[in-house]
Amino acid sequence: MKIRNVKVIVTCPGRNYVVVKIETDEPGVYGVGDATLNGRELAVAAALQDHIAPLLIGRDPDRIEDIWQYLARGGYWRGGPVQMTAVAGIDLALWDLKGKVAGRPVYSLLGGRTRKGALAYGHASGETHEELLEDVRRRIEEGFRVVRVQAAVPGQPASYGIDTAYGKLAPEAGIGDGGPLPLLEQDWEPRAYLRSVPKMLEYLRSELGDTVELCHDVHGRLTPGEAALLARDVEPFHLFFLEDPVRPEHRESLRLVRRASTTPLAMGELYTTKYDALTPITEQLIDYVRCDLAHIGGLTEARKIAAIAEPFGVRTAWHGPDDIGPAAHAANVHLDCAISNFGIQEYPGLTGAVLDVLPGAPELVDGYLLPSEAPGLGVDVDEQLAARFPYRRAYLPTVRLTDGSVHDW
Ligand code: KDG
Ligand code: MG
Repeated sequence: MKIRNVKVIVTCPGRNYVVVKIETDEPGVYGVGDATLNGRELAVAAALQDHIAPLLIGRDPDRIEDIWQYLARGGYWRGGPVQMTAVAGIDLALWDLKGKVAGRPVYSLLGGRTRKGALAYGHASGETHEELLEDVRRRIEEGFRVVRVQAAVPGQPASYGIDTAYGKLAPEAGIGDGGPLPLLEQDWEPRAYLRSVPKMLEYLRSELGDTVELCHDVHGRLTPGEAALLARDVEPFHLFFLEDPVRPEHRESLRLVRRASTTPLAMGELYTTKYDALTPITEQLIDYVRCDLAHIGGLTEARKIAAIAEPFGVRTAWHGPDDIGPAAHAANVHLDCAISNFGIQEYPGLTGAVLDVLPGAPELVDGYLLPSEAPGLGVDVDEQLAARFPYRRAYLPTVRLTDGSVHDW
């Protein structure tokens, strides 16, 4: 079998997705992957179309590891989110294809099933603690046993993870149809945030007791010293994990956070190679490694990271936001259900037209995500429908401190 064509489909059924479809010389035999990089979708599409696809025509799609090495190392330039998202799109499509050819779901090719399903966590947020509590209760009703909680810091529109700061505002303020984009730049103040998080958790624990596990995402907005302070201050509330307490470039600074507290730490959604994850894993500076399969070169790199993490007692919590496509979510769950050191799977729940354009997202049953039993990843792309939802220019918001200087979003 040979690769005949690599199609790159950019579509916006609610938000932008980049889909890779690898077609072979056998009629009707193809694989589907996800190469979505939020806010930089067209850069990845160009990397795929102009540079990568021409290299793949005529190659044997069975040789996933060799193709991965060829694309990720062979071209000399390596790493970075654009390139590794492009490689991920190819890698996921090749695994899907391999499964289809073998007539087996991908988890079976990865070693076979290790668990009934992947324990999932959903997102809850609120402008106020009361709103947040209501949202947590909604997630519990949906079946989630673990919930990520984010509350607005009073007076700060840029609090991370709050609908008004991102989900609701972004479509109006950040997506354009060709005209000039209104700016989505918001003020934020770390000290007020540091004071607010323990209060939020204290309130939730007083209302919910220990009926649900809680996570919180700092989103890399703190200095190492501030992160150490927060990890210590939230210790009494027994988080499932505190996510991205520092930025990814502060790998060694995780030592400072670790020394300050026993709060479980999770990092990795901005890593783009296994090397980024090495020090945090081998020094046991984190409890959960949460790389994004769509940004780290796909299943091929992620399963190596899981294997590196296993003897160090580090478990996985692969990134699963709504800005990666169903093929990446499906790949997460196939891997979750085939490794021994799985921890938890982020799943925001995909809804709306995306499920028709890109069918096959994993199913959530009683708080667990189930991998598809269909051959491959169990996903597909409806190309005609995708064409009815053309790309819309969109950016992530930008955060500034109250003095006007740029801060990390
Ligand atoms: O594109 C950025 C998002 O993927 C990110 O903000 C989501 O931090 C995130 C998470 O943990 O899901
Ligand atoms: Mg995150």
